[in-house]
Amino acid sequence: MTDDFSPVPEDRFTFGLWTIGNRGRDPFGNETRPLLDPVDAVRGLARIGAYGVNFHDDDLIPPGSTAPERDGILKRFREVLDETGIKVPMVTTNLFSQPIFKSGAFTANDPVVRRHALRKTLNAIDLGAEFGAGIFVMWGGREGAECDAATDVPSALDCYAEAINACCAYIKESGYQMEIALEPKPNEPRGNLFLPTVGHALAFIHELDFPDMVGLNPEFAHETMSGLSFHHAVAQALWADKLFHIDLNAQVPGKFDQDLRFGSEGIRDAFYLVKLLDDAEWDGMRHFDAHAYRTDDIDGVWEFAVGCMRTYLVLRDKARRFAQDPEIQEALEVTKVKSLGIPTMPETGADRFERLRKETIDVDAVAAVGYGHERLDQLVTELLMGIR
Ligand code: GLT
Ligand code: MN
Ligand code: MN
Repeated sequence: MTDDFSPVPEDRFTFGLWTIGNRGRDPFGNETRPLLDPVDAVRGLARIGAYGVNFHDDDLIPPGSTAPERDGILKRFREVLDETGIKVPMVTTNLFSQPIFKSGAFTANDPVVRRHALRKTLNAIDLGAEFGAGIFVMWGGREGAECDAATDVPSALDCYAEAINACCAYIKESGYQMEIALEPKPNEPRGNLFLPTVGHALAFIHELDFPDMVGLNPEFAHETMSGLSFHHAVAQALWADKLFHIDLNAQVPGKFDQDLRFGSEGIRDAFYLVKLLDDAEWDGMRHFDAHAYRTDDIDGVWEFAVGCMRTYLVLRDKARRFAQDPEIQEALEVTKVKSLGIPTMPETGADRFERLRKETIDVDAVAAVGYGHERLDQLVTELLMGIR
């Protein structure tokens, strides 16, 4: 079926090999789906209209592969990319699955572990450069603690910064065109993770040696797990010019990291997010870091992937209707939202504070004004329910 909501590569939708390749394993149950060959994953993505594929080093090259095995994998992968036109905009490294990282990677107490993590990351950066990736995501899945007595958070953050500084220096010295995107998460798999939210990560970036090279990869589920609004987090990242990449999915607050199909929960936050990106004409990749329910087989996986993209496009259409709907526009006037563009202190001159002080207003009259949020919010609800 082809309709107005059928994805095309120009929409810049991407998926990780680990997302469509997710086999349905959870802490209580084994895999429910067979292995998906990365070559089949790429062919499937091309068929459904995606733009690109992203991967961890270990997703593509299983740990323990010999040099000839590695060469063979890379050759097949390169061939299927050429055949389909699928791009590799982002790569990352897995610093969380192997037992050596059980107590952290860049922030492990043992420098032997930290140096091993850094070597693995430098190799993954090379791999990304080989496939033309412009973004290197860093999700510190094991950077954190359960036993707080066994860590020292300020020193661990020093180690975190040292590793990222080294990666930036390596990228520069290698002449690669690549930026780093940090992915915050509050907890899971560690009891508490370092850089738990977008706000923490934004502050951390300013302590780095090359802050211009480092931005964010916020994830819908991760901010939602913290009870925060994803749309607000992304808006602040955009405001700070730090939205380098994005992980789209869905999540119910208060639950484990669900990584659900985009829009399947939290539809209002998803709508405001899509509207934000569309209004800002943000040209980054719309990456879905989610997976199909473990109840489903491979057909369900492709339904899931198409569903993520279709929901995004439907919400983008809703955002554009929002801008054209006369009643919504009239209700917006009542909110005075456009007045946010008026500076609070427009005056210049040495007497500007004095002039501000002298201005008199009728405080009670201003306080008595209603801003019409109930009407506007209901109009948005009806837009989302499909009757506008
Ligand atoms: C893992 C995690 C994600 C990260 C990926 C990148 S891996 O699936 O749950 O949030 O984005 O390392
Ligand atoms: Mn997640
Ligand atoms: Mn993610």
